[in-house]
Amino acid sequence: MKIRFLAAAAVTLVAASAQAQFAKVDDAVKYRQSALFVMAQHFGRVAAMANGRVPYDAAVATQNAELVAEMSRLPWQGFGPGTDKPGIPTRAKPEVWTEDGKFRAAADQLQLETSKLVAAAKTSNVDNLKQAFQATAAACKNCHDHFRKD
Ligand code: ASC
Repeated sequence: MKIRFLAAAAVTLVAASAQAQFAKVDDAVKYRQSALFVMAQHFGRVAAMANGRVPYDAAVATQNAELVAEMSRLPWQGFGPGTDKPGIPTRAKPEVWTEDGKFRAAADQLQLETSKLVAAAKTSNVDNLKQAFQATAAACKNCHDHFRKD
């Protein structure tokens, strides 16, 4: 009886902590998807310069890299406890919640690489930008390979 009560209390606490930041689970999902979408838009602009599709401009590269770095801090709070509710349209694999430590490590790695991307963008050396771009893209891919369905 007591254990049951404690288990119920724990579930309530988890639900409460997920709701501390977001009014609804759907809001958490929308938040993380939006942050990832905006990050991808700005990363795409850096990619265009790193790949030589548009001329390298250090100021524009820096502005976009800074947004990528800023956005890379955001999505993870949208994956909190209870945000794996069945029925929600998501490409997130269950491993996001069952391998929390590994997921956090992947998120930390991305943030490390995006901070290096900002530093590289500022150097006015396109080779530095290319190298940091590739390392950042590898961090994106590593997380997608393990934690995204497609
Ligand atoms: C992008 C983008 C991603 C990553 C990933 C890197 O530009 O939108 O999700 O790069 O494709 O492998």
